[in-house]
Amino acid sequence: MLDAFSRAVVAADSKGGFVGGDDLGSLKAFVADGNKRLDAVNFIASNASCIVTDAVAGICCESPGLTSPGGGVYTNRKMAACLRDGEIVLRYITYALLTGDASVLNDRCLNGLKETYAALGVPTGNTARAVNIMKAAAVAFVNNTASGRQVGVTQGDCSSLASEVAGYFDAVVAAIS
Ligand SMILES: CCC1=C(C)/C(=C/C2=NC(=C\c3[nH]c(/C=C4\NC(=O)[C@H](C)[C@H]4CC)c(C)c3CCC(=O)O)/C(CCC(=O)O)=C2C)NC1=O
Repeated sequence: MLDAFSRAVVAADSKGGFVGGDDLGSLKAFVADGNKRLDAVNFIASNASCIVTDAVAGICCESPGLTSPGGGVYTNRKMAACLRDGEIVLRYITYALLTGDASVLNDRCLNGLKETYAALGVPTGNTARAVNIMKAAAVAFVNNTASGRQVGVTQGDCSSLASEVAGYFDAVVAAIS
């Protein structure tokens, strides 16, 4: 389990070097963006159920077969599992955004997920679509452009945090595709 600081230490130690130069520069940027990062995590976390249910409702509207007999979320049990998976993925992405490092997401959430889905017949195309809808919502929350859910917060440029979080969603899609 790593964060941006531990990762710099591990990288420096593997070269037998000091943490300095560019490594310190990127940690400086990490610290400077700290409050924005915490706000971004908070905006996603406090809207998590909205983000997840909107994404799962979205894929059900786009692909009515999902809720028909034999579909990926046919039966309450499967719908509940799907909503839970959406929440799990979003939660691990907030961990990655908080620490500035994807290793917890990779090790504890994505590792083996593709195989699990293949074994259970969970449709990964629809799952990827749900992840992409969550991505659009999360990016809007990070940029504070989510219509109807804007927060009164000091205005600033959060584009690099938005692209960082987008990258974690892309990693989820890549891992299950
Ligand atoms: C630590 C992290 C962690 C992850 C990531 C995780 C995923 C995970 N999702 C599962 C099932 C599932 N996942 C889904 C998800 C979906 N089906 C669809 O059609 C949709 C497209 C999609 C939602 C977006 C469904 C329906 C099941 C149940 C499949 C079944 O039992 O037939 C299962 C099998 C066991 C179970 O049903 O609980 C696991 C392990 N569990 C974990 O503990």
